[in-house]
Amino acid sequence: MAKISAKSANTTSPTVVATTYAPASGIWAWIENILNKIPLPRWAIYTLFAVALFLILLIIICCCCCCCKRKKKNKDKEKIKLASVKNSVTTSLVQPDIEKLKKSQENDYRGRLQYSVEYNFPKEEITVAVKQAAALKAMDLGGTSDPYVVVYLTNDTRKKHETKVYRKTLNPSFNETFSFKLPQSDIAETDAVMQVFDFNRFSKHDVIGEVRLPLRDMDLNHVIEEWKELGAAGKSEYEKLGEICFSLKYIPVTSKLVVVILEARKLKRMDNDGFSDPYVKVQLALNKKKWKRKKTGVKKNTLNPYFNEEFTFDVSLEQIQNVDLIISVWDHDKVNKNEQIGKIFLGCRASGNALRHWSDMLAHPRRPLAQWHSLQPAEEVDKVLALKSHIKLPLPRR
Ligand SMILES: [Ca+2]
Ligand SMILES: [Ca+2]
Ligand SMILES: [Ca+2]
Repeated sequence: MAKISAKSANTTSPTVVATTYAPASGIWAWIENILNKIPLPRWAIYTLFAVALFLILLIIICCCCCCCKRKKKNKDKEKIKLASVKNSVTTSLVQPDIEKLKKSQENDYRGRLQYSVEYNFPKEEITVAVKQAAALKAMDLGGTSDPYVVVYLTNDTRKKHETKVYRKTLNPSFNETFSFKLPQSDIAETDAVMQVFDFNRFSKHDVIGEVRLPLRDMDLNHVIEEWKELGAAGKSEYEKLGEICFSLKYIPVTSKLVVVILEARKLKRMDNDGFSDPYVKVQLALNKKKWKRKKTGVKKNTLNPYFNEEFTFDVSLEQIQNVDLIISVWDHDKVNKNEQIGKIFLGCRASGNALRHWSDMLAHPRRPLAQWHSLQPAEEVDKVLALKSHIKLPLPRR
């Protein structure tokens, strides 16, 4: 019953329809009224309206895009933060790095070198043939280089051979052969090095790159001929000077510094017979002035001397803060002036391994502590000794 009455009410009451449409027609009439008041043709008004609507839509779309981008950026930032904290990697973060790396590798491309290496066991002689180079890096303004190759063995850097210089080419054919005496016992410790340089008439020659061949990794029973890409020229002077082992002990109660020079190994060859006659100088400098000096005996014809000599110095607790202990290895020569092989200094002004040894000694009074040190070029050590200022380490307890 209720349903029927509702239906009949909808269909049969024109008054309801009239009342619902009346306000709409009122709005249209009102709009019509306004439009009539505007002193423009109707098409112009419609065009302006359409343009305005279009602009509003455009602004809304732009705003939405900006918001999305900002959200994405924030998400990326979070990703990076998470990655750095957890040390995890995601592909999206790694990819740009790989590209960067590739680019830097392309920039670092130095070219490649063809060579051959042959070892004659009965003669104990190694022959290195520098064949040719290809795609060398251009070092000169014209986009070319003037390459030549320096060949040497790391067991004796005094003997170096060079090829001829080839002007204005990045693909030179050298075809030169060089021989070096090399005892079989030295093979494991020796690298063959071929350094490619760019010749310059009026300035220092530039290193283009090098090939370094650790002979222990090579099968010298056969002739080896191959191409290899040039790497960055390495600094290898330190390892060639040799190493020294000594122990340090400080006794605060008696103000004694005890240095025991134990041994040295792989010292640089300083004499023509392929050996050196090493001895060690132990010096103390106080406030940059030479203070006390002692030295070991000379060990003849050896690159691996054993000394085991003890030296005791009086150094007070106050002085130990300002003292430099300078240990230098020399080659004794009968006729000529003795030659310095290498040097190292310890003390509060030292750095790295040397400083560690010194501070270990101060931290453990009365206990001898032995350590190996690589010898450094004397001029470099002297430069540091003359320039550096003091830093204070905690003093040992008496
Ligand atoms: Ca040049
Ligand atoms: Ca000498
Ligand atoms: Ca000598």
